[in-house]
Amino acid sequence: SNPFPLVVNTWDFTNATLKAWQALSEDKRTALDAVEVGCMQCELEQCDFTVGYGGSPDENGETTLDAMIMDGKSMDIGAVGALRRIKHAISVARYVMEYTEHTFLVGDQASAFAKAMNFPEEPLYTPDSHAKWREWIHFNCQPNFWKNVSPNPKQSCGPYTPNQNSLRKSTKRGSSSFNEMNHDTIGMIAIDTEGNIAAGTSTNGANHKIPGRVGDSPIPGSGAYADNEVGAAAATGDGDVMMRFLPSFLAVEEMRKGFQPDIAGQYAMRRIAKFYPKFMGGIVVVNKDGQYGAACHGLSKFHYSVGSEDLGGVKVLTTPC
Ligand code: SD4
Repeated sequence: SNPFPLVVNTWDFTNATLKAWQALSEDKRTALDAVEVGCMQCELEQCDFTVGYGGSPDENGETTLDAMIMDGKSMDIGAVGALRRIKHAISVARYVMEYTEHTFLVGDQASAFAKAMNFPEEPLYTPDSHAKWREWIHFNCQPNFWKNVSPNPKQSCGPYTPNQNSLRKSTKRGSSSFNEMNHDTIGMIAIDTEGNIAAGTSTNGANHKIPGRVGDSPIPGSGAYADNEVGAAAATGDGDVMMRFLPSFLAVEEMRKGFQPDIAGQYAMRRIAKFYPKFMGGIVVVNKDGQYGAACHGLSKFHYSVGSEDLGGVKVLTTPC
């Protein structure tokens, strides 16, 4: 049967998958639209508190957002990093792609651009994110606040000095605060009925990051990559490590050589694991013929979601790591 349309995204974010799937199959919208509405759904429902507002507060208690979208037909990309006070990062990324000559805007200036494009400015913190931040500060940054509780030696707190920075680095390598309870960037790949491929990501990044930290998710080739001639990939996990290897680009290039999606994904994971055996991450990979697969490292298993006619709609699949 016809493999298109098709949606594949990281984790079991099935409402997002469904939104994208309906956009493609019922409304006959483009792959780009599907990726945007799919990621928007996660931004709205705060998927696992790791996408959208009110999650992963930085050391100042602020949630900031990273997102990107890529059009595999034109190779156009729009991305935002450390976006402040704007909820729909994926849509701002799309505006960067469609209304500017640029590819990547960051921080307050990205917010200023979003405001100029009529996105509402609103706080991204919630009572929940504020409570998480306070708890973290109390446990890790004011060790005397709770008697008998020793601070987590893995996490230091600002202000940073050169010494503290080197301490943080030596304890971080591939074993940062990511685990199976604290994962979950949405990375989505869509192929529309025309065979056009798009990919995108949206996340609030890592917990307790130094303000200004941008992860792998908005970085072209790292968080996601799409090329109509070959296929696409999207990654999730410990971005500080993963971004050093551009795993999504790597997986697409492996498929260009002729490898199947799952093999291409495994190769991308192995390249990272060679240097960082303890890193945690996963990747979803789709080729232009609509074959798909996933690979992961450092988790017991990796859930991902697929919307296709063959599956009769949206299903969650699992790959062992
Ligand atoms: C980041 N890759 O900012 C994101 C977070 C994530 O699973 O995907 N966690 O590093």
